[in-house]
Amino acid sequence: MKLKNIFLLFFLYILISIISSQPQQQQKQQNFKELFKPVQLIYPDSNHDRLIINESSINLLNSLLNEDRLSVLGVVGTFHSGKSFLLNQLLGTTDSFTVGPTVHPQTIGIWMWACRINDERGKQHNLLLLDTEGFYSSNVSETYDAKIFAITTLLSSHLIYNSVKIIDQSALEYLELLSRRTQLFALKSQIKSNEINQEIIGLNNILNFPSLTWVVQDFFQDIGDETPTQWLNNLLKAHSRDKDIDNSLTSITKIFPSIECHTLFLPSGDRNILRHLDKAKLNDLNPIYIKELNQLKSSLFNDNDIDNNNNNIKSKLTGPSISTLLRLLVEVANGNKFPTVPSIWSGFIKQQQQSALEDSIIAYKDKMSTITIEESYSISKPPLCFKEFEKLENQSNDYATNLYKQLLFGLEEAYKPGQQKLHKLLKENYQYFLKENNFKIQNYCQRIFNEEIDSLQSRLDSIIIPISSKHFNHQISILKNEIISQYKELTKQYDHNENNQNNYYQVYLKTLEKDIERLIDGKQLQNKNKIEILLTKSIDMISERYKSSMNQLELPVTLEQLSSEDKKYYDQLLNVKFKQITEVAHDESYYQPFESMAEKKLHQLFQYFQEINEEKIMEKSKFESEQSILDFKKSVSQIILPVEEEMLVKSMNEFKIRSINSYKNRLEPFKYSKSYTTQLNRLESSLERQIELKLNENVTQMKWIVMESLDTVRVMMISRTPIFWFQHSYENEAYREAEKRIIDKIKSKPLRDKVIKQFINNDLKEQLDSLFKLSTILLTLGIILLFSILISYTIIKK
Ligand SMILES: Nc1nc2c(ncn2[C@@H]2O[C@H](COP(=O)(O)OP(=O)(O)OP(=O)(O)O)[C@@H](O)[C@H]2O)c(=O)[nH]1
Ligand SMILES: [Mg+2]
Repeated sequence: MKLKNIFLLFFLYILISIISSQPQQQQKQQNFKELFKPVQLIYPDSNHDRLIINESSINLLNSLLNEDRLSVLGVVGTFHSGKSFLLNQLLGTTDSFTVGPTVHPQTIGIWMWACRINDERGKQHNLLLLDTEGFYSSNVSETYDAKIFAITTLLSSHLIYNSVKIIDQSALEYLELLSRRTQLFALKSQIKSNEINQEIIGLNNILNFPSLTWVVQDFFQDIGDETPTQWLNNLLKAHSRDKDIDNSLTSITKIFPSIECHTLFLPSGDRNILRHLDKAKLNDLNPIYIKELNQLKSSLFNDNDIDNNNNNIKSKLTGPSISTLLRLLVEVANGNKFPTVPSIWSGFIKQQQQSALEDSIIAYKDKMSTITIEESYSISKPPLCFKEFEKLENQSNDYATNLYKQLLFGLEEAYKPGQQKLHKLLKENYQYFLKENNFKIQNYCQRIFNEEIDSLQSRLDSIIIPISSKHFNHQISILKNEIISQYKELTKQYDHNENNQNNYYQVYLKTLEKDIERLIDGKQLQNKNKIEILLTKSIDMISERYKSSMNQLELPVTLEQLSSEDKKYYDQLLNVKFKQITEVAHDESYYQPFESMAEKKLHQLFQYFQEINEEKIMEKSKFESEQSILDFKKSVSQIILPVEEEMLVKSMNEFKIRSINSYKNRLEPFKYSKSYTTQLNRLESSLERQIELKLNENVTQMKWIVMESLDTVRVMMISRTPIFWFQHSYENEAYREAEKRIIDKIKSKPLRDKVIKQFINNDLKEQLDSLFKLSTILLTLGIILLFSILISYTIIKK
């Protein structure tokens, strides 16, 4: 019975195989035209780490410029899982891509093959097939596998993930991990493309994930009524539950826009055929395999429509665009920051968080870097004001926060705990940039302050002094306003109330105001000094002019003339000239004292000239006076003595009057001068003396005439000497005797008296002295004695 059943089952299997192989046998081969043969597009470096682009392949791609856009079908999976053979089979060949007969990896790097095919509906597709190096080959790092996966995935418009026999947990986990790394890689590529500003139209769209078809080869497991896709979906759900992944986390189902699964039976039961499938004929292949292969092809080329997949997620690209994208992806993949796969998930999370934090902070710093660029500020480009700074900071903060979010998209375990760190780092950086910006603001305000001070200084220098205070103050007030307004205009944006401590606008404004006052005070003082020098020099100048003008006068002049000259020059020099020169100082408070000083100086000079003039008048008066005396003497000498005294006096008075009048006439202009009066008095007294002398001389002359008579009297008086006790009586006796004898000879009594008197005093002098000197002494002694006796008597009596 058992044998019968086995036989029956074998018979059924043969029958089904024949029936199912029938349509495939009859199926037409896909028509395709090879655009270029399979070539290696990317190969690894000697360390099997970095990726190198094969430039000749790029040229081939670029040569497809005029072709329609290409649909890219990539295949990835573990090494030696039949990827190359599968791609060959999809186009109905067996040996286009090299199929490896040994246990060693065959396909290295990424290979490509371009064909134009017609599908069952006759629609034409330009197809670029990407055959890749398998995962897990020995001496190859996980990161290298991830790079191959990421580049192939992002280049492909449809991706085949190839595995053998079964889909287990580790395969799911590995695909998930590779996909997440590819997500991060795509984001970095996006950022890089922005940095280098590469023009790949719609890069956002291009860097989306392609639709995924998971192909399980050599599959002979029973999956019941489920389709392979349902089976895979159930596996994925179970996997999510097992991993206790948060709903928000991105699983493979969320990463890929659509996922299908296809299984393929063993291509052949013959080991040799299996070993060298590249040499197998169609008849060598298992009909079930061929059937399932056809279903896969139909799904890829018809249902999924690799040209324009259901979700329209990815755009098709031209050959040159694919080259550009490839260069970008390889550059990013070769960069230091390719997302690595840690052996432990938590490590991976930590690493991603750290990397995201670093990238976010770098991006933040990059955005804020305008603040720290050396000499980035100038008048045309001043530092940011507080509001602008805050705006830039907010934008940079938002950018960094968003970038952080994007970088950790789907990695909630990394995202949330790292947020705090991010905020702390952003805050620290904010403080740093705030300080830097404040420093720039301080430098800027200081620079504007210095420029304004320099400008003020040069404009102050250009004010020509001396200048009147009124004009000076007017100019200064305009200048001051201009300087302060200019400073405010250039720096007002930095006046903020938020942070008074760092309000450099106010700090330098106050310093500017103080310095302006200081510089203006200095200039004011300079101006005052100049005005005072001007006033002093003006006084000296008018004094000199006054002197030289007055020196022109021929002295002596009359007092009126001198005064009038003084008045003339005083008016000219003080009231006109001085006022003209010192006009600038008229309104100054100290002008009056200087004007008084000038008046005083001219007054002193006038006094000086008055004195000189007086001296000259004195000289002249003296001269004239002496001249008059001489004239008088001359006239008087002509009178022959003796004459009657009345006549003599009369004549001499006439001469005197004539001389005095002559003096007065000659000095008439100077009659009000002191010297004139002094000399006149001197003249008069001198003339009086001359008259006196002449009169005495006349008396003497007269005495000689009567001398004989007088001699008689002298002899007589000598003889009578003993009878005279007193001189007075002696003299009286002599007078009477003399008068008796000369009365007839000298008629004029006064003259006679003078002659007798002269006779007594001169001719009788010796006698008188000898006679009355002793008697006078004795008389005196007698009187003293008498008085003494009287006093003694009186005392005794008492
Ligand atoms: N059992 C089995 N063997 C296969 C299948 N496809 C290919 N082979 C054989 O597996 C070996 C490797 O095939 P390849 O197509 O080169 O596989 P690959 O994944 O491209 O290999 P690498 O390029 O080395 O990663 C060859 O000996 C093939 O004959 C298959 O579906 N089932
Ligand atoms: Mg291969």
